[in-house]
Amino acid sequence: MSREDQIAEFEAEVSKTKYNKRTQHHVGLVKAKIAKLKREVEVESKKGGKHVGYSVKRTGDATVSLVGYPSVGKSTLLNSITNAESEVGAYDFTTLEVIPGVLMYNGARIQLLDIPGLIVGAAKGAGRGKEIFSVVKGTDLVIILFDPRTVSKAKGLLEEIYESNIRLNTIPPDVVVKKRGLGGIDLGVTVKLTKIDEETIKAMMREMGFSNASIVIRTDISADQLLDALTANRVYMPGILIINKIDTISESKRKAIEKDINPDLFISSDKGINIEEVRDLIFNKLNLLRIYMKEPRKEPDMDEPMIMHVGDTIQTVANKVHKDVMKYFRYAKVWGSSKFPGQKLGMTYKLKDKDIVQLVLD
Ligand SMILES: Nc1nc2c(ncn2[C@@H]2O[C@H](COP(=O)(O)OP(=O)(O)OP(=O)(O)O)[C@@H](O)[C@H]2O)c(=O)[nH]1
Ligand SMILES: [Mg+2]
Repeated sequence: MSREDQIAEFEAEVSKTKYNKRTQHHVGLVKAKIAKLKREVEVESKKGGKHVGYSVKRTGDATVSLVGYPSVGKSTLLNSITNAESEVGAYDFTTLEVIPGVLMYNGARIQLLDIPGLIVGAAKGAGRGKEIFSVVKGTDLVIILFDPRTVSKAKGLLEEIYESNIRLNTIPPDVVVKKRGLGGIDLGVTVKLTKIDEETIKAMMREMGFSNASIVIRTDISADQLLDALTANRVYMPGILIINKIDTISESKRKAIEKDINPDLFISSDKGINIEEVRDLIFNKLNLLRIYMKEPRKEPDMDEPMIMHVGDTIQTVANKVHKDVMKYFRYAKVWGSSKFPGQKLGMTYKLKDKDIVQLVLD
């Protein structure tokens, strides 16, 4: 039996089995077997080296990918929010290459990639699906666009994304694993585990080749999350779900879609409905910050922010200003998120959107 057939057989078994306390050990083991086989398939296909990926150069402050089934209006959306002119057609597979465009918003230069339409089976490689998902993984945010006519296949596409090892809008589980030479499995758990028991964790680890390892778990993980932690190739990224062509559906159909998949936005890229909201959502989901630099006794330039990322500190900003600034750094004065205007703060202070910063140097 080929690996693919074995995977299919195990997957059928998992979907047939009700998950409960009595079956969790067995299901966990089968899932680990599937993960192991998939890893082997992946290694094999990389060896073959027959995938010629799309090559796109990243530019700007952040990169966003635009995916969906054919003809949902990806290119129309790209054209309406960026400077790009990607071909639009009333037939499937109009776009055959990755087409970049640039969206200028809130002072940020955001690169958007229009991507060829995905088809069912993409995660397994159908229709250059593997290359498409590898482009997506290299971006900072993915927009998943649907057409009301194909919205019934929405969950299928989300599953393909999951299958491609992309984890949307999810915080990685706090699990630290270290392989070691001897000594079996050393399991440390700091929370109450409600979805998986310790014996199952150990059995799954052995199956995945972690017979000698230490593991510390600080999240109430599921079996799938354990597999994510044991497999290094998961990509955690934000995603936005948008329904296009809202001009073609009734209010009741809209409500039904809302209930079914709860998208972030309904738009019409053709008729220009809710387009400003798309720009806004992109900016917010990218976790970008606008930082305005101020010089002593001068007003800050509010037209030209420095674009930083959530979590960036005064040190990150200083390094962006000049690579040697930290040598002369004394403190920074911050207006905005600080306790009072112009508060003196050190280099580890985490900045917020629209903060004004003055660096005080020796
Ligand atoms: N009614 C309506 N039609 C739209 C809208 N957006 C796009 N279209 C039409 O849908 C068709 C497909 O649009 P494209 O932008 O080429 O779709 P795509 O997703 O890029 O398609 P592929 O590149 O083939 O995957 C075209 O005929 C567009 O004019 C919309 O908001 N409303
Ligand atoms: Mg297109």
